[in-house]
Amino acid sequence: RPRVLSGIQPTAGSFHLGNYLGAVRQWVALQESHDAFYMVVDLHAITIPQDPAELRANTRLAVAQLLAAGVDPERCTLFVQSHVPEHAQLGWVMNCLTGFGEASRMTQFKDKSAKQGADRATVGLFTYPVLQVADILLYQANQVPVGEDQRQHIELTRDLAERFNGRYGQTFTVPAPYILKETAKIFDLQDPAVKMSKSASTPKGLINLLDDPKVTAKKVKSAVTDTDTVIRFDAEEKPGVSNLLTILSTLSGSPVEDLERSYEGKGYGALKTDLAEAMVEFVTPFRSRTQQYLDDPETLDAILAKGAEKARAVAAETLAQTYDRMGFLPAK
Ligand code: AQP
Repeated sequence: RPRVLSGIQPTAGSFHLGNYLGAVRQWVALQESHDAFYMVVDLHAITIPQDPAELRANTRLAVAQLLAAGVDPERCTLFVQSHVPEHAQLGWVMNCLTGFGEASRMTQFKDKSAKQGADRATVGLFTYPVLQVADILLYQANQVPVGEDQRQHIELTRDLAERFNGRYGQTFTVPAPYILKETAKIFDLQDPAVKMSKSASTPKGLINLLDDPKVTAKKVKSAVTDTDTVIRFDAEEKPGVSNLLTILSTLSGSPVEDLERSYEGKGYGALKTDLAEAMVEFVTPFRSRTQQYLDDPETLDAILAKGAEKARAVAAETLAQTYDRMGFLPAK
């Protein structure tokens, strides 16, 4: 079975709809056909300051949400990044293989550091894509299911894998991004020109899966559309309506063309009402399942202990091989 690896940050508390449709939904599907490794990336979370108690709670909350979304520890390896020390170890090796200019070209760093003020951004935030390279290469992943915003980081991963293999001999699988065109980028409900994002979106533009369903329905109903009246998918001319169609299509399983046909002659209100209903139907059981997992921290911790053990077995082998290839003296 081909291998997949992906991660999600435990920073915001609730996952948002972009995280779910862009990434987590694919994780659930891929665990059926792939040897899947999924993790909560707490080492990435600390690239911006975190309150320790909040980080701990949010890490458990992220795991609970993954389980609630259908990630199944019997079908995949589910773990927390800091439980596998090899991530930080291979991360250092990859730092020493990355050009400073190369790292400087990562657009996500430019965006995020601009927001924080360049002087306040940490070196960790700067090298976070390099740690991500290590995350992926440790597991010899063939594919990485992510949203469009991560494409550049997967390119960097490919470059570094090839560089290492070229310099020290075949060691790493060169991975490919797994990005579904339809849901690669879910847009902000209030500003459909930009991606839905926990740090950049306004509360009204961001659908948090753990929001009260009534709040979610309200946000859908006040989504920005356009002054036209026709319900048709056109990402350029009608980004707001197209975003709503994408979301409804994915949640309902109806192709966009079928939706377009069924809304012929109907107004935006009808589309929003149906989408609000579909969202409420999705988030209501998601919230209660998340709560059930949170109420049973022992089971949750047992799942993570088993996941870390499985992950370490693979990661340790890759790291040992990497150290050996680079000429580190073996510890006796
Ligand atoms: N709007 C989105 N559309 C599709 N996919 C998305 N992802 C994030 N936003 C969208 C995907 O979600 C996965 C997990 O993301 P993360 O935990 O690494 O968080 P992030 O990318 O930092 O998420 P945000 O909300 O975009 O955070 P900020 O605002 O801090 O940048 C990834 O696979 C990502 O592609």
